[in-house]
Amino acid sequence: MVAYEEKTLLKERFFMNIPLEGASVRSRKLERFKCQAVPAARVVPTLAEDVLQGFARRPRVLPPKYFYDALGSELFDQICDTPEYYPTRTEARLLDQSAHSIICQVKPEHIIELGSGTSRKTAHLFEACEANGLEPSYWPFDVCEEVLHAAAEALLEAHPWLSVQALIGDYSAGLAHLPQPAGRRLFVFLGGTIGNLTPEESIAFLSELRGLMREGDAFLLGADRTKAPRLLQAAYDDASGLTAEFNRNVLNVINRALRGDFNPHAFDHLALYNEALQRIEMYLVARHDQEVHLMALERRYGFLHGERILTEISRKFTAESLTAELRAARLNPIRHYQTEDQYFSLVLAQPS
Ligand code: SAH
Ligand code: AVI
Repeated sequence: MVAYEEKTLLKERFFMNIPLEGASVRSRKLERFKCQAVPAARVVPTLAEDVLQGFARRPRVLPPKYFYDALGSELFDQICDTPEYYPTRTEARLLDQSAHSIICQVKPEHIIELGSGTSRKTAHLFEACEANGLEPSYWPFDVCEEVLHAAAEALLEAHPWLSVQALIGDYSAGLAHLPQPAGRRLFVFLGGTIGNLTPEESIAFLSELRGLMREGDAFLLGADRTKAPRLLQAAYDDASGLTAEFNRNVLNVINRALRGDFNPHAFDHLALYNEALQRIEMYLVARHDQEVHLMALERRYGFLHGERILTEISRKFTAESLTAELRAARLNPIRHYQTEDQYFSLVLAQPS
């Protein structure tokens, strides 16, 4: 993890690069932006350990957090605009419709967003705050530093009152070291990212979050719903091939981190809907027999033609399964917003 001082320098360098902007505008933005690393609260496997453990299993498996280097975050953002990937525009519409109600119920002094990415949809919450005379500070928490910087730049421009306290870290390493600002907090977890966790991981994560919450705090969860398998499969296999590129990019991440020689194009992208487990499974499938050398691990891995690596699960919920998962973490749903087509849900919950 990079030290805080270094992050501050990176932050300043980032803002120095903004072209055609007066020094005073830049320094006012800089005053409203802070960035810090959130130290891990427990030991989590390194990328090398995840690869060693994940490649010892069958099928081989990789944690989805490694998708999100700078290119992966950029590709995800482009996926969000594909015609097939309905979750982003559906959730954005739902947020637009429900933001006023959410903000009036919670009246947050801080909005803390987990896995915030570009924060594009969160803008609906800020607009509702503005309309209701509230000026909460914003704490986006993400594993990808580049996306946090890009998001902050856009948000500071769009909302001159907003202060952004970016948090770089891995939520799978625990939430105990998240800063704890005083005042009512709205925790936000959007995009259906909860579905990228197994049920066990999700309940552990939600319980940990629940443990941080004080009276008056609330949690807003965005989750994708079950629907016709052909719609789900298309959303994870867009015709323009962006999801395939996003999927293969994890092999570039491994190559860089472990001095590997994966040829990403020697793997096909595959997205299947597993009806029994109500989840999309995303795989990389070896196009032919091959051997891959990961120099940093001093290991060679053989892949047979057709052999799969499971790179992501994306669970889909019914209203009941979503509520049950929150309740299992002692979170009490107080409002459930859903689109008419029931494609997506936003649930507002409080500690029970
Ligand atoms: N919430 C945004 C982004 C979703 S993409 C939206 O709804 O569009 C998932 C985001 O979670 C990415 O920005 C990724 O970098 C982040 N992420 C994934 N795993 C993470 C982890 N373990 N810790 C912190 N952030 C993580
Ligand atoms: C971030 N997460 C909710 C996305 C999803 O839909 O599961 C990641 C993604 N994978 C492929 N397309 C999008």
